[in-house]
Amino acid sequence: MERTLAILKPDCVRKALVGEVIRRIQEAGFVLRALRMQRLTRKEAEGFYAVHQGRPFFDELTAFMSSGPCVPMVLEKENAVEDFRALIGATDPAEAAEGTIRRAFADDKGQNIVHGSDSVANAAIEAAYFFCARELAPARD
Ligand code: FUP
Repeated sequence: MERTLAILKPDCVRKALVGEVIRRIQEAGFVLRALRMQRLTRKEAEGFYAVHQGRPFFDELTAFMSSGPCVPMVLEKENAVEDFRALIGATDPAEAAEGTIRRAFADDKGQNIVHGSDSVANAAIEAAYFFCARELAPARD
């Protein structure tokens, strides 16, 4: 079964939307495989978003991502990566489709509630950034 790495970002936690966003994720057919709440250090946020190093928004992005606890999770579903990107919508909530999580809850493209991996290869790399092999073990049932 395909997996993706999602992060409920610090704005999602601050707005007390963790329950509502997880409800929408589960309602869309995703199975929670791993989940925790943690506050990233600035260095950890910089490591996670290393691909964006040098971009004008990098400092703001990594300051925001380390500004409070977030909720990383591994989600499982057929076509999980693509389907989750569709569920959350475009990076900028103003451009996100009606009914998407970012359209419903995000303030702007910098603070946009949720992250979703952009490819199956990156999903595996990102899942390993947050969870150890034991936590990522296949389901027994
Ligand atoms: P996404 O895949 O939709 O999360 O978007 P990107 O990987 O392009 O960007 C990652 C994060 O960088 C976004 F969630 C927010 C931040 N960002 C900005 O703040 N400004 C931008 O113009 C683009 C991205």
